[in-house]
Amino acid sequence: MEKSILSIQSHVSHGFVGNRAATFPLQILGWDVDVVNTVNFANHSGYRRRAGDGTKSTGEQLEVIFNGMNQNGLLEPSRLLTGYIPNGGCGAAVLNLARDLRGKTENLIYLLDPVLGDNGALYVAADMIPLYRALLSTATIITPNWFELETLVGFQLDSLSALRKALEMLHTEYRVPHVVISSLPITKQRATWLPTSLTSLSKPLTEGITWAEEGLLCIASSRLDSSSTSEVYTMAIPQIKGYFSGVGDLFSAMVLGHYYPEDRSTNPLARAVCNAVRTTHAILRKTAIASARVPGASRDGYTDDELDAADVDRRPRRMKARELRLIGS
Ligand code: PXL
Repeated sequence: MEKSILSIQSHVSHGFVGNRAATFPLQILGWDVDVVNTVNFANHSGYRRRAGDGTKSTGEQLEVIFNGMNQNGLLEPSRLLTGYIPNGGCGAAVLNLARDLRGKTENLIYLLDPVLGDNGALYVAADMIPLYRALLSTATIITPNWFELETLVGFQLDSLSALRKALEMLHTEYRVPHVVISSLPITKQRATWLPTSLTSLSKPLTEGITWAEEGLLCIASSRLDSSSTSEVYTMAIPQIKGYFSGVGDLFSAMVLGHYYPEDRSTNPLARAVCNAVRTTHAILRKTAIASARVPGASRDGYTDDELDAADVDRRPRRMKARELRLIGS
């Protein structure tokens, strides 16, 4: 089997987000990764970003790269991975490419991370919302967070029935075979959504949680054709507190890198998600422990936001201490 991935997302000179968080871990898993950068920044937005410290691609610039690769016969990946796309111009170029690859590559596996924002804040141009909706029908797997899922389906996910409706809409209307909802904070109400097989373990996965959002749910739903029912898997993950960047990008890359649909010994999506959670959690744990040892970077009972507001000048040093320990891991 040819193990080649075309990855289209951010580049930063320092730090690990976007392609800088995805490429090396995928290479370690044996994937040959071709890289196209949607932005070229000095650093990610966890640091202070200043006007002029980098550029965003335009749709035309992405097309120049895609055409150049194509003319030399280099645009034949078996898999496609897309992350941060800054604006609708780039989004349209990626949509054209995804449709072309879907047309010419039998069994193309496309993991679309619909990066829109988090915690209620949008960090792409608003014209990316309709473009992501158009891209959905070209995707094999999508990995939205809670906010991105609400934005895509257009309603709030405040109950288990709303969540079911959202998954149904993505599988049936948008024809997405595999949906992974990454990192949904567990609240007391959402804990009742856990399957009874998980909550009735001799030591429930929610034991010790004080309902201050100390755990995360990850949900993986597969539906292979529109007439069948879905297989839905839920995982509860202990939350590592603190502000880290690139975690979602690493997770999505690992879901794609561990996804082997031809191995049906277990549900292929659930297996990929378990492996991705395990790797991401281990790297984050190592990162949190290492960052706490950096002088001046520890939180000492303050939140990162409180510290940053009180001491703006030391924010870059604190952020640097919290970069994912990809190499050391
Ligand atoms: O998804 C993380 C990410 C991607 N790209 C850029 C970012 C960040 C997070 O800060 O700044 C440019």
